[in-house]
Amino acid sequence: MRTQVAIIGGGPSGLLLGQLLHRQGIDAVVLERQTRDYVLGRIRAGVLEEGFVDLMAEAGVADRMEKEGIRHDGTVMAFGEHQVHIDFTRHAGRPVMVYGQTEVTRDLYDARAAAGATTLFQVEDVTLCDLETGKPYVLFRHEGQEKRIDCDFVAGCDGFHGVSRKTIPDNVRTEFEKVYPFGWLGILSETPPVHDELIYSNSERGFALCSMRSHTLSRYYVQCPLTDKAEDWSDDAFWAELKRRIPSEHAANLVTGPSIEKSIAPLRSFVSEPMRWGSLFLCGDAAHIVPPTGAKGLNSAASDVYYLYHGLLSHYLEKDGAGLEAYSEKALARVWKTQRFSWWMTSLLHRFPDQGPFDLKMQVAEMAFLAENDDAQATLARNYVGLPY
Ligand code: RFL
Ligand code: PHB
Repeated sequence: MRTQVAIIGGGPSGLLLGQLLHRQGIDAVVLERQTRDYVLGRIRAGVLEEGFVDLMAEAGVADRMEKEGIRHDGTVMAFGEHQVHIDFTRHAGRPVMVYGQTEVTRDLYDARAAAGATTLFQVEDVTLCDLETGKPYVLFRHEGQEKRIDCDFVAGCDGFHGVSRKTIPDNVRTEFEKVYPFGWLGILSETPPVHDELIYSNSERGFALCSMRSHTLSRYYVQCPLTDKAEDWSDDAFWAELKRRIPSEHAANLVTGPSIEKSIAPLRSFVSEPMRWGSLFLCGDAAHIVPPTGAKGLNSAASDVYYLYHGLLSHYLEKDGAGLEAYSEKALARVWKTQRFSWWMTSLLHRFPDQGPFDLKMQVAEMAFLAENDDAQATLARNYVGLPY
């Protein structure tokens, strides 16, 4: 088999890149380790930057998002009973879009199938070969047979546990990592959201987040120790804990119900440099991870896709390789700024096991400054709605 771009990973990065390329007549094959249903069963991101929304429109897959997604003009930041409203539209001129990663992925799979583009599921033992020669190829097993795809480029969109990043030799790759001493326990429930905007809350019992997927589907999180197991948390225990961690005004309005999903995600900041090696270009979680506090993971993946897509367009349509040459540097410049924002939001909003009285006073002072200072609110708003590409 031959294609122009072999895309490893059928998560949002790989699918979005594939769809954008397809619209420009550039051929790509997507290789995904799991089944379609497995990928669609993972409950992850919920907030899209406007840049992501624009890319979905460019990929021709924005119709359902425009109908069913909800634009948010702001968010609530709480510290105990104190609340600060961050007005995105006033400070940054743009809202964000609340539309789940599951729905983004479903729309992209449907568009790919309608376009007749090739996606191979349940591929095994993907191996990237001859990445430095200009004639790369990919070996893998599919339906019991050994297969080979020759290509011009490989897009490594296979997430944090994928094979692409690890193919870059150790002496070329530098990894930067910070692991946080807690996780997020999340539930999804068929209940109306507690508020019409998201609520990020730092309480003396730890962080909590009230989010949503629609007017009838809510997503809530509480910070928990890494030793906790999701199955040890009953729904009643979750709701009781959430109520104690959000301002009483909102706790009084909380509608509870059975959870339809419950899971724990550890929090980590991670960047691998460079994001290009020979014909291999890393995109999204394959190259970097953020703690979810700033809602930046999927959005950072989208900015990588934007740079890579434009680099590939210039290469194929204008015979200009400058965009691909600059890919790693450009992508990393934005990645590090979203790392900084996600780390800052995480540091401000969580209770750390080794936090002393001084550290707590710093959080209190930072929140007080945010409450009183328009410029601080504008900085938060600009980062939250997304830095320019
Ligand atoms: P993905 O989604 O991990 O997809 C990678 C795909 O590659 C496949 N794969 C392979 N395929 C072939 N061969 C191999 N060897 C392979 N190895 C792996 C995998 O099966 C998978 O299908 O990476 P991608 O596409 O880069 O997308 C990244 C996002 O999924 C991630 O950044 C976000 O979910 C992070 N995130 C959030 N991001 C936001 O922008 N806003 C949010 O509100 C937000 N909330 C979240 C989040 C992540 C969370 N968790 C669970 C980590 C909330 C949570 C709780
Ligand atoms: C979510 O809805 O899953 C969500 C929203 C905002 C975040 C993280 C996760 O910062």
